[in-house]
Order: sequence, then C-alpha cells, then structure tokens
Amino acid sequence: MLMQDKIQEARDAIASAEKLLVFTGAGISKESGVPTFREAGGLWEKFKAEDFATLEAFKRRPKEVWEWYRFRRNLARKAEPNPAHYAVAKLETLHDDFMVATQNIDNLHQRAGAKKVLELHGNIMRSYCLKCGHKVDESEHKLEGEVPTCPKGDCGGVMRPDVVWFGEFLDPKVLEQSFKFAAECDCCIVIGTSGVVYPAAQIPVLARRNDACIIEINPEPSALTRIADYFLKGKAGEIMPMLVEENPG
Ligand code: BJW
Ligand code: ZN
Repeated sequence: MLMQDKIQEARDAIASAEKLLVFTGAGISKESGVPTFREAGGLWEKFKAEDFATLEAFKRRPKEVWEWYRFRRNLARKAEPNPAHYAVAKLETLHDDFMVATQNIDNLHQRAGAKKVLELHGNIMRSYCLKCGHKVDESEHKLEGEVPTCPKGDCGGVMRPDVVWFGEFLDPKVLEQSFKFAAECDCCIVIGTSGVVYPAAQIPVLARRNDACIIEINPEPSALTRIADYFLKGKAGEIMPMLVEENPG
C-alpha cells in the first residue's frame, strides 16, 4: 500500500475511534532534542541502563546517578514540545474518550497541553525521599546538594528522582488504568518506542487483543511492529500532524 493511502486509512481509523489510546516512548521527544535510550548515539551508549537506572546503582553511586538525572532534567526543561506532542494534545480535544499512556518522564505531553496523561515511568521533575516518601515537585522546591536530602522536618533522608527503575514496580493505579483503557479501546497509536520494556510494552498488546486498530509511527520497525495494522515509517513530528490536521498536504 502506498504511504499516502496508509496515512489516509489511519486518519480515518483515528477519526472514527470511540475510545482512543496513544502510547508513547522516547522517540516522540527525539525531535525536541531529548535523546532516546537504545539507538546508536542514544543516551545509553555511554550510560548503560543497568548501570544507572536501578536502585542498586543509586545506592552505590548516588552522586553520579544524581548528576545524570540533573543533566537530563535540565535537558527536558529546556526542550520544547514538537509537532507530534501538539498533534497528540489536539487529538485529546477531538475525542471524549481519550488517554495518553507515556513511558516518558520529560513532561513534554503535558507542556503541549495534554491533560489525560498516565505517566508509566514517573516524572523527572519530581523527587521523593527514600526514608519517609515525602514528594517534592521541582517547581515548589529546589533540592540542594550533590545528593539532596529530605526537606521535611528533620527527616534528612536521601532524595531520589521519582522515576521507575529496573526491578521496581510501576504505580499499580497507573498501570491498572493503562491496562484497562488498552483492553477497552478501539484504536491505539504507538509512537516512538522500541517496545522492549515491560510491563509497559504489554499495553498495545492488550489493545490488539480487543481488536483495536494499531497504528505505529517509528522510523524503524520495533518489537511491536508485528501487531500493527498500519506501520507508518517516519518521524513522529512529521507523521503525527498528517494524521490529525483537518486538511493535510
Ligand atoms: C523515533 C524517532 C522519531 C527514533 N519519531 N520514533 C520479561 C518480562 C517482563 C519484565 C521483564 C522481563 N525481563 C526483564 C523484565 C524487567 C524489566 C524489563 O522489561 N526489561 C527489559 C529490558 C527486558 N522491567 C522492569 O524492571 C519494570 N518493572 C517490573 O517489571 O516490575 C516487576 C518486577 C519487580 C521486581 C523484580 C522483577 C520484576 C520497570 C521498567 C522501568 C523502565 N525504566 C526506564 C528508565 C526510566 C527512568 C529514566 O528515564 O531514567 O524507562 S528504562 C527506559 O526504557 C525508560 C523508557 O521509558 C523505557 C522504554 O524505552 P523507549 O521509550 O521505548 O525508548 P527506546 O530508546 O528503547 O526506543 C526509542 C524508539 O524511538 C526507537 O524505536 C526509535 O526507532 C524511535 N524513534 N526517532 C518516532 N523522530
Ligand atoms: Zn523524608
């Protein structure tokens, strides 16, 4: 099928969806200047996932891990949402029954105006105390020190980024809501994810099981391409607006 025809069919499937789910990964933010994880030149060419994104790594080398997260926090803060984030936010205004389930921690969906966002892997703009669980939003409080400590009372516990590391459970409420929405949706757009990290990667599979139309946008095939009805090969920032605009091209 020609790319143009595929885009037209995918547009129709999205427009007629009654319950629409958008599942995103690092690829949607790449055009905003936030590196992905597993591509060549990605974040983890130098920093291996297993070395940095675990609680053991943090306990062993809290200073380095904090340095890495501060660097990425600055990057995310300076980044601007791209046309793909705006197209997703636009879809929310066109569909009553809508949800974004994102693996990203960069806040860019929300900054583009999306409100119905489930953050599967947390948010880099928040931190919490390992000792008492106290949560701190970056906008409310600036955490001081190489390894920041808990600002609540005289707790003094070590603060960590509010993200989900390997071997850690996702927030059960967020995961349950995502799974439920996926199992009931009739259309699922999968954008910019390698689809190898579980349990998140299960989300489009659940949608597929409900016979939802699966539309994938990625410049490269992923582990989820085999379940896609439409694989739209290309950059999210270029393809997504074509799926949402009223008069494309
Ligand atoms: C573009 C583009 C453009 C480029 N436009 N696209 C088997 C079954 C089930 C679980 C496991 C299992 N084996 C191991 C596990 C456990 C593990 C896991 O899944 N490991 C796999 C790697 C095998 N999962 C966990 O540990 C999870 N917890 C869990 O399972 O709890 C239960 C448990 C408890 C105790 C013991 C055992 C189990 C937690 C997973 C947490 C993941 N966290 C991270 C880090 C978050 C914090 C941080 O950012 O620092 O989340 S890892 C990292 O990967 C990050 C991402 O959200 C996640 C997914 O990556 P993503 O988004 O797909 O990025 P990439 O780089 O992989 O792909 C980018 C894509 O974009 C590519 O396809 C490009 O082509 C594309 N692209 N430009 C559109 N312009
Ligand atoms: Zn505390």
